Amino acid sequence: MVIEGEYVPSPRKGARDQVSEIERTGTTDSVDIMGMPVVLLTMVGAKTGAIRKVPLMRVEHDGLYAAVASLGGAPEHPQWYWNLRSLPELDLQDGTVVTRRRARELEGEERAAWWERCVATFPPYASYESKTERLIPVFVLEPV
Ligand code: F42
Repeated sequence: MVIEGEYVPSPRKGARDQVSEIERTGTTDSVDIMGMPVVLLTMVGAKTGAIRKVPLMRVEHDGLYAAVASLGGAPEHPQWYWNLRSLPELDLQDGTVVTRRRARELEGEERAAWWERCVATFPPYASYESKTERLIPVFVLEPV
């Protein structure tokens, strides 16, 4: 799959500004949340076909990455969750390195093992979990 099309910036200012800063500097190292590192996902909008750029926390393990659809513990999934469900290929930028990945949603023990890593990496995920009745979706981003 080719990830191309019109880039439509996020209506969320915080995310939009971080994407601009990553693009200006060429590296995700130029941004953080509470001192913790961020990665950038570039994906295709499931309904619009537009390019969507989504900064997320950097959760890495053995060369694999998690994408945590936490949305701060909101009652609904972020919209990018639905993009990855229908079009799972994406580009992942970590630092200056961009790799093509496929997102696979985790279940059961595999999700539980990754969830521990997610909370160890970014402790606020634990409070998001207790704020929402959703089971927060976790994808693993595997090389294509
Ligand atoms: N969000 C998380 O959920 N988890 C994180 O770990 C996380 C970390 C993070 C770190 C830095 C940072 O700056 C932001 C961070 N965020 C994190 C916020 C994240 O970047 C997103 O802004 C947030 O998750 C909301 O995602 P969203 O997809 O719901 O964004 C909305 C506001 C949005 O931008 N919507 C767009 C719009 O125009 O309304 C596009 C929506 C979209 O992709 N639509 C699809 C399409 O076809 O274009 C259709 C989707 C469908 O329903 O099928």
